[in-house]
Amino acid sequence: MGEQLDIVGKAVTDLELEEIEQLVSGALDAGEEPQAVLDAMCAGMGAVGGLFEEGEYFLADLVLAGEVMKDGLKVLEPHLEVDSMGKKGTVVLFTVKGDVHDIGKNLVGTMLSTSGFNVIDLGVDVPKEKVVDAVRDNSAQAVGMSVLLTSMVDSISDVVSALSAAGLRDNVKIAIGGACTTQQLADKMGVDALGRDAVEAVRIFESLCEQ
Ligand code: B12
Repeated sequence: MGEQLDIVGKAVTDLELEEIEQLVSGALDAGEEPQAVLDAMCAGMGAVGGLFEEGEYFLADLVLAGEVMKDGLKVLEPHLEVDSMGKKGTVVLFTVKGDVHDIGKNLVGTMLSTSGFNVIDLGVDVPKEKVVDAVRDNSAQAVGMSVLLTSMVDSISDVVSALSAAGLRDNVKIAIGGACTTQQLADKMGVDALGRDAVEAVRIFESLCEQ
């Protein structure tokens, strides 16, 4: 990793909210690829998760880390290559009911948009009715659910059932992702795919939307 990338990744890990926009601009000005800057930010965020689990960081630090990621992405997003926007299909993306984690979802949304998908981001803590409406109103090909809390996994099957009841399940492919998801859970909940990171998310939706 280049020096500028190390600095950006470390700024995320060190929660440098005041500095992040300038550092991301600096890395881009120094000629770093926007995708490499995004990867560095993700690596920095991964380290934040580790520090939380080790008891070094607390909830307030995680909230701040989310703000740092958002501010950095604001600078970065216009530079990420946009590949024939919206041509690959429409994905309705959200974090499930009861869950407010959105850093991973936002990264998935950014990667999908810059890879040519039309992304309808419904936000966090989203009720199933809102998903059904969004799929219908936008004739979406796919649904992406982010789930980090084990206590909220039933929200996944609630959405699947609501889409079935609305007669839409056969028309959409569904993928899940987030810290608490496993292939076993995906099978149990009746979804079509599981994604471990934002890069894999792009590959999965490309394959799902082709089918
Ligand atoms: C940051 C964070 C928070 C922040 C969230 C800020 C925000 N704006 O999102 C705050 C402080 C708000 C928070 C709150 C809570 N949190 Co929290 N949080 C985390 C933490 C440390 C990191 C999550 C994160 O952002 N990771 C970085 C991103 C980039 O990774 P990611 O989310 O996994 O996303 C990637 C992939 O999973 C994938 N992906 C994600 N979504 C999708 C969707 C699709 C379709 C696909 C294909 C792929 C995909 O791609 C992403 C990008 O690469 C995790 C620990 C962890 N290891 O995950 C705990 C964690 C998720 N939290 C946890 C808990 C318990 C809570 C609280 C209940 C704490 C409390 N006592 O209040 C509350 C819950 C609030 C609520 N109702 O949701 C637990 C969950 C345990 C469990 N299994 O249920 C964890 C695992 C921590 C722990 N080890 O205890 N949290």
